[in-house]
Amino acid sequence: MSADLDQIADRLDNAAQSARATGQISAEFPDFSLADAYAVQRRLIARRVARGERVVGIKMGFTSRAKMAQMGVSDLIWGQLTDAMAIADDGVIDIGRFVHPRVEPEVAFRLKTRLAGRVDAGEAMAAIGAVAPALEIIDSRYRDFRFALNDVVADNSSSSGFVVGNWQAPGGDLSNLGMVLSLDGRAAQCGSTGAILGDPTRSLIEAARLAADAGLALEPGWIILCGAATPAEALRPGMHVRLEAERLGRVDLRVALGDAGGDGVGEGA
Ligand code: OOG
Ligand code: MG
Repeated sequence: MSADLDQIADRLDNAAQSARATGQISAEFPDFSLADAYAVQRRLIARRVARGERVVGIKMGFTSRAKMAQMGVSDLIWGQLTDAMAIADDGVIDIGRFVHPRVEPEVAFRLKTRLAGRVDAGEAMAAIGAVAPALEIIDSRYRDFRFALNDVVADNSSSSGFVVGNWQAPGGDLSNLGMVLSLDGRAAQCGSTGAILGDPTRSLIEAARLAADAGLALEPGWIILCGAATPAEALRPGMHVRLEAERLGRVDLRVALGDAGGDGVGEGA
């Protein structure tokens, strides 16, 4: 039987809203294709927009080897960010509304001009209005945080929240800035912006290309999350997360005491 894309979008949307994990789509429907997966992603975003959310940018996934190795997936993917996913710098989140959230260190760009289709490095650089250190909260809606490529794409590439630090004027080399992700004051992951396709600017070029394949342009004001430089870390109640990025500064996130995620904590990252 082939997959009903509306039904799959409902299932993933319900999983996200109720913080209850669901089974992998690819396991049930072997012919579920990558094109089907992006079609489900579009439906998921349409449901969010119908509820009043606004698309504010794009997240890139699997732009680093560290992430590909952690998740066993080896292709670039992307998803869409909405205003409801934004969390203030040093904001507090309640992880009871997620299934099994993880956090990862990223670089964010804010665009000042439109980027459509295939662009070169110069065009990409010229479109960047500001750059900032960022944390992404990913929360797979699949049980045990396990998925195949098409599953994660259908699930809006695990996107569920993002925190952006201070925006600053672009300029300077971004190809090898140290990044330290600390949990409760202890360094948990160390990496470099160079882990992100060699330079996060390349992730912006790829974002423009992939979005164009789906008929979208990257719009002025949009935020592009370039993808994590290191493996992700599981969030736990009461945790304080800080990313310090060389030259870009810091960004913080706090997890409220109280409920663990809907799938319970205790799964390894
Ligand atoms: C998929 C999303 C990957 C990144 O930064 O590489 C991603 C996942 O790991 O669940 O956001
Ligand atoms: Mg990410």
